[in-house]
Amino acid sequence: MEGRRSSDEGEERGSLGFTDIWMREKHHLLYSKATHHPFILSISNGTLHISSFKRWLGQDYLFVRQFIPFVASILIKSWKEAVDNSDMDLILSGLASLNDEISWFKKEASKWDIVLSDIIPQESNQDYSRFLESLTNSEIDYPVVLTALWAIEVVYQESFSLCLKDDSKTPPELLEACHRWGNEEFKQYCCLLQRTTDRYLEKAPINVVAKAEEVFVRVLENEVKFWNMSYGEQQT
Ligand code: HMH
Repeated sequence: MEGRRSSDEGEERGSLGFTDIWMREKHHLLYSKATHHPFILSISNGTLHISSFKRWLGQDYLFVRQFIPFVASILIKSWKEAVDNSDMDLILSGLASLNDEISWFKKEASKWDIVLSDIIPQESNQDYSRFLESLTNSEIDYPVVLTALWAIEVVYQESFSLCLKDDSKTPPELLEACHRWGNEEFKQYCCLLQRTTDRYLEKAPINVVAKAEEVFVRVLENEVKFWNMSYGEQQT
């Protein structure tokens, strides 16, 4: 018979970790604002103006370029603070897929005649980047930055997976973008990030957990503003 690891027992009992309590209970409303934004809903019902998609594409490319050094800073923290090698492997896999992602943005941009070098970051994008940069500071605790990374990824995963549902009317030319973040493998990556984050939060002092919760909320607020910016004022 297989031995049961004590860390799994909480899950088997069905008790929720910090991250689940935040996303499903305490901050559920804000979480669903970030994951069910009109930008995403209008992709899935086939009504998004292509100008909005193009705006999102250019701005998100710039965002991802800022996101890479942030993830790299977590890789360094995992090297110093992780309890085993699996953390670093996980973060490294995330960094590796960002390499693919940059290539995808370049390819997708040329498909839509977008010149990426001409794109200027809008205010919401700049604010988000500044926030990420503040989290690269070596003083910021590892569980806090893991929380941020997980939250940033899970918002995109959940959002874009809505556009892949059987009853969605996502235009074929937008499916590839939705698949990038809505796919099952990315979902697994987000689940692993969540489990890792919870493991560290469980052992963290209360002030670190409080900071992580605050950062979770800040990520969601930034995500909503990013969608607002991308959506623009087009649809009436
Ligand atoms: C704004 N949030 C934003 N862009 C992304 N590419 C992700 C999250 C996920 O990587």
